[in-house]
Amino acid sequence: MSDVASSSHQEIPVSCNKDCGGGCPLLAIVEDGRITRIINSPYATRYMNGCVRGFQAARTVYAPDRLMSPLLRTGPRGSGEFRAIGWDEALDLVADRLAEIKAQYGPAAIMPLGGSGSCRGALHNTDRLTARFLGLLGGYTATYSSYSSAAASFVTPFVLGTSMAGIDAATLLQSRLIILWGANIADNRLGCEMEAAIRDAKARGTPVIVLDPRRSRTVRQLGTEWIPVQPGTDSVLMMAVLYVWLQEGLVDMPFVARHSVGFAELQRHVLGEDGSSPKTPGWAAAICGTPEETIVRFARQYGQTKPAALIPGLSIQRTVGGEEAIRMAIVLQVAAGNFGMPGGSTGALTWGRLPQPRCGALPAPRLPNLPAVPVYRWPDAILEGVSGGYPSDVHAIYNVGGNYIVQGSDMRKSIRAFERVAFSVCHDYFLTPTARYCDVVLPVTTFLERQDIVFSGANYLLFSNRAVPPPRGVRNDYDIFCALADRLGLGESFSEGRDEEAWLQHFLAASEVPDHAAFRRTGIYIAPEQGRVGLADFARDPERYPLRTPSGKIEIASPAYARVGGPLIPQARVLPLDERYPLRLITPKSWYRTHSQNDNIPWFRAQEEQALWIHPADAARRQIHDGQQVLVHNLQGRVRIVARVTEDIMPGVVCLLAGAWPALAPDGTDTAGSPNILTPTTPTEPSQGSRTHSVLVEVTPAEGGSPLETA
Ligand SMILES: Nc1nc2c(c(=O)[nH]1)N[C@H]1C(S)=C(S)[C@@H](COP(=O)(O)OP(=O)(O)OC[C@H]3O[C@@H](n4cnc5c(=O)[nH]c(N)nc54)[C@H](O)[C@@H]3O)O[C@H]1N2
Ligand SMILES: Nc1nc2c(c(=O)[nH]1)N[C@H]1C(S)=C(S)[C@@H](COP(=O)(O)OP(=O)(O)OC[C@H]3O[C@@H](n4cnc5c(=O)[nH]c(N)nc54)[C@H](O)[C@@H]3O)O[C@H]1N2
Ligand SMILES: [Mo]
Repeated sequence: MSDVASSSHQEIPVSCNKDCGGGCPLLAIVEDGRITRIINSPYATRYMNGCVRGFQAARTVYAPDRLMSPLLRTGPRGSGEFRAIGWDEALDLVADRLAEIKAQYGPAAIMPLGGSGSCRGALHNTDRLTARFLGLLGGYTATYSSYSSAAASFVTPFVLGTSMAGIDAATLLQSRLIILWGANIADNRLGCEMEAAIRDAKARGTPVIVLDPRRSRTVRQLGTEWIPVQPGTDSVLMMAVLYVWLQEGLVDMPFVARHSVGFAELQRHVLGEDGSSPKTPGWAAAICGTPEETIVRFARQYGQTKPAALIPGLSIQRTVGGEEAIRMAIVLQVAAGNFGMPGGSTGALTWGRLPQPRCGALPAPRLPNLPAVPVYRWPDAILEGVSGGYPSDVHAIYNVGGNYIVQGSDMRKSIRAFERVAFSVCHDYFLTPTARYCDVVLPVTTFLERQDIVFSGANYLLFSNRAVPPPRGVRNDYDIFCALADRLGLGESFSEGRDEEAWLQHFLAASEVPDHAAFRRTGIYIAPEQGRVGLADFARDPERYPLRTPSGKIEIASPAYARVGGPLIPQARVLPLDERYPLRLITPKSWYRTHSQNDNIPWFRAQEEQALWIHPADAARRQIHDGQQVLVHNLQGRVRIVARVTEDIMPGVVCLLAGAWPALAPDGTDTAGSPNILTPTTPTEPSQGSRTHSVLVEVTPAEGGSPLETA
């Protein structure tokens, strides 16, 4: 190696390409061929800030447990016994097994899992690559919808005719009140620019109210007020807010009349004129655990301050009845006249829900009549198959960019599903808990070892350059699929004769980016139009810009939604409490992890303890003291973990951060605090969406506790 190369210093624009909530322009500092630091890009605007997960991403690249060669399972599934094999042997084996399974059972016997791993890339996109490969192979059993936003994505088009109803972060500077309703912006970002924009708004004196069962980092850093609310009861609190507005003349009736249909029916329901109980603050307080006076004060402040931006978290819809929380969030923004206004919002999900710059991306074949199951139910679909009413019998899993044994609900069921299939293959960096159940594991590159165009979710595009070459023995997902496609006689149709660079040129040629060289050099293209408010045209002139709903207006009452099994008007739907399991468990994201990623990396682990948060009153009742080992249990399973007694969580709620890799004891107890051993795959209906924040548990001291009952 020459001296010049070995003493080189390079500054290389990159971007994470992860499902991390961000979409951030970063700069990798490379010295002597090694990434020494990752910092914010000098080409970023003032609101674009990366976070610890991006700044510390080189810890994945250089992790001692990173896989450096393909692995073949030699011991029982889950045992972690594998042997290293060569790439040719591994690829031949995978190609042969896929061909056999397809010949014997048809293509629907293969189910792809995962996809979130690298989900913003135009080329290195774990979801699209797999769909393209299996699509060309003749089909597969697809999973539809998402863990993230199933309920909102299902219901929002019934109300608004679209899901594209977000806001650009900078518009929050025009807000006079910001409401983060279950949105933990400081930890989860929900867009690279949100956190800094809200921080700025707060510094200028804008009140920021955070509704969350926890005193989160968002409460501490961005909030001016914390309103605790029991998880899964947001629709109840929202109804009570509307009740106060109706009583006090705070509803913008002309706006409602001009823009929506069905408000009168909802009004009757909220006031109790339809025979139901009136949705008073006292009624809500008993369900939500939020004091009545707080609800009244909040409702007045919200109703009297315009424009107010309500930003819902995805958390409020990952609950039983989560569809209704999103409907009600929209209703509140309509009733207050904030809908589609600069400084306001539509109340619908905001993250990634406005058009992004035009640019090409890897196409996946469109296959009509692909059998499909809701992703939240994937293990049920594998275990029950056609005889259980699912569209196919699955015999193989192709896992790329997912760790569903950790992140799917009902971990023990997920494990049974992996044990059931005849063949499974996984591409990943590490021997994750999911990879341990696979037959073949193929090691892949990180975003720092390849180049890509990255969609940010907002109106700018990122170019992520290759910072360092991949270690020997590791390949791009793209190249793995090319090699498999070759073996299966599909090589040309998969690659179209292009390598990575040729694809990126192809995508850029179809883009609005004017100067490709500048884009690569700076790593960012910012589209001219910023400060957008979703559905602003409709809000301004609903006759000229009608919505794509049957009425052309916001459908507060939705006959179309009623036809698919939902209630005609929004209803407060809450998981009933169970006296055996009186605590509600939430499992939000950790600041230090993207889902389950980073949990195997000691530096990240050392930053934050995996513990059960429990309120002093709940702890005292159970004779639990701070630092003690406890069992968290329900009919689904149990976790043994240290308790942290804290007023940072409201009474009646306990919290375990999502993403911890499990450590299962022989009796099936998890001893690492991996929450999905406690969550069921029974979804919220009618969306069939995930309900990981609607889970009931009991907590007992680990020693001398009462006998446990599990299924
Ligand atoms: N650090 C980090 N950021 C991420 C991710 C990550 O893995 N790590 N993942 C990204 C992805 S894919 C997604 S989908 C989003 C997820 O975004 P969300 O679903 O919004 O995230 P959660 O962390 O589940 O919950 C956000 C906050 O809501 C609170 N909460 C939980 N249940 C309820 C409830 O019923 N009502 C109310 N009012 N609050 C509740 C939690 O305490 C938490 O502080 O985050 C993205 N950002
Ligand atoms: N209890 C509970 N469970 C949850 C949630 C919750 O709030 N609570 N949140 C849910 C949500 S919103 C989501 S989106 C899901 C996410 O669940 P998953 O999609 O399973 O997310 P990760 O754990 O990040 O798994 C991604 C995997 O892809 C790998 N990977 C990363 N980049 C690449 C790549 O370029 N190529 C390949 N081949 N692999 C790559 C990572 O190493 C990691 O193992 O979890 C859901 N599960
Ligand atoms: Mo998600």
